[in-house]
Amino acid sequence: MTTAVPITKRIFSGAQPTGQLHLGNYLGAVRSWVIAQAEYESYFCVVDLHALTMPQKPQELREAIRRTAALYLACGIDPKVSTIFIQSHVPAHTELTWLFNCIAPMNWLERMIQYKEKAIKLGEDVNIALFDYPVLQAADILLYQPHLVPVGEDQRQHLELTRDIARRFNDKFGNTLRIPEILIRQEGARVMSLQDGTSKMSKSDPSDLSRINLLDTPEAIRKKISKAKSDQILGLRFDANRPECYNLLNIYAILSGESRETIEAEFGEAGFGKFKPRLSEVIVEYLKPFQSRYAEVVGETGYLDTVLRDGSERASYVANQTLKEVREQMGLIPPISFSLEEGSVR
Ligand code: AQP
Repeated sequence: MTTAVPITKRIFSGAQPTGQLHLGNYLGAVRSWVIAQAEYESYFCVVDLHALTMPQKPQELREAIRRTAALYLACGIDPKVSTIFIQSHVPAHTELTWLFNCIAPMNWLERMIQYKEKAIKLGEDVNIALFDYPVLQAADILLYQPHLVPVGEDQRQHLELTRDIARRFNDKFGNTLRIPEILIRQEGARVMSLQDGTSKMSKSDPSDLSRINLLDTPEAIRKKISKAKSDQILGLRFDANRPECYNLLNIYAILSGESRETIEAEFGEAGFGKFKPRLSEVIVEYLKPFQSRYAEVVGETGYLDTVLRDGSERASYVANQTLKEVREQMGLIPPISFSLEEGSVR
């Protein structure tokens, strides 16, 4: 009798160390990672090379890289079961990007909405790497041959491009790369700015009032919610035509775990004056365990470094296997090692 060997499925995802992780990053992405790690072999990356596509101050970037990794741990990513690492510590990411650059058509990248939006902000300062960002993202993902990539709604177009690059590679060079599925949870997939219910909550929004950072103090949270944009209509409803009201109710629903019906029954006749202080308290309570865990993680000397060193070793092992295969398929030859004892090349 043969016993079926369980197939371990893999996931990969990451976040940019641009500023501080916010509620949108957590509800749209990191929360799914925490759930998935029990079932999947998981790789979670701090994508520092992506952050460099926008202007960064070196010292702030260094701090943000470590803070992002520490926040992964504080949010519940368990380094005993998941691999946490820094993208630039695994050089295979940049090498595979070059190889994919050689097969990715320019016009695929010209369609990318995120590039167009960020390029407008940068004007003449727009760099080549910002244009190439989705190819680096494809390399990040495909190196780990994941079955699933959990992301927020804003990343759907980039993930479709990753799948197209993998298909194109497989068509040209043989079936090497797994085509990953995209996992976008309905709930929290698009948390909106507190200052504009039609744009997403974002780390790079110049106004800190637009977002709730995971490490915000209770005072900061109360201030941001009290200043959050609302409307003049009496009675609160999950009405898509009232984007600010919808967004605030939606955050409340996800964090409190209450149903939309219960919330509308409670606040259906009320105004924002009654609702906002309740929302603030729900957020403050929700973030408390993350913040105390974060303090523990950064307070333990050497712990984060150990996690990141082990993570980059484990990630490199998997990444280098894929890279080796891709190099061979594309016609490159393996590096020739030089033996000092024999004085010859092997
Ligand atoms: N507002 C959001 N709602 C739900 N999910 C979101 N994500 C980002 N914003 C929201 C998801 O978080 C993961 C990590 O995102 P990222 O750091 O790679 O970059 P991003 O998508 O560009 O997020 P930001 O906050 O807007 O960063 P900046 O301002 O630096 O560009 C992704 O899975 C993303 O979908």
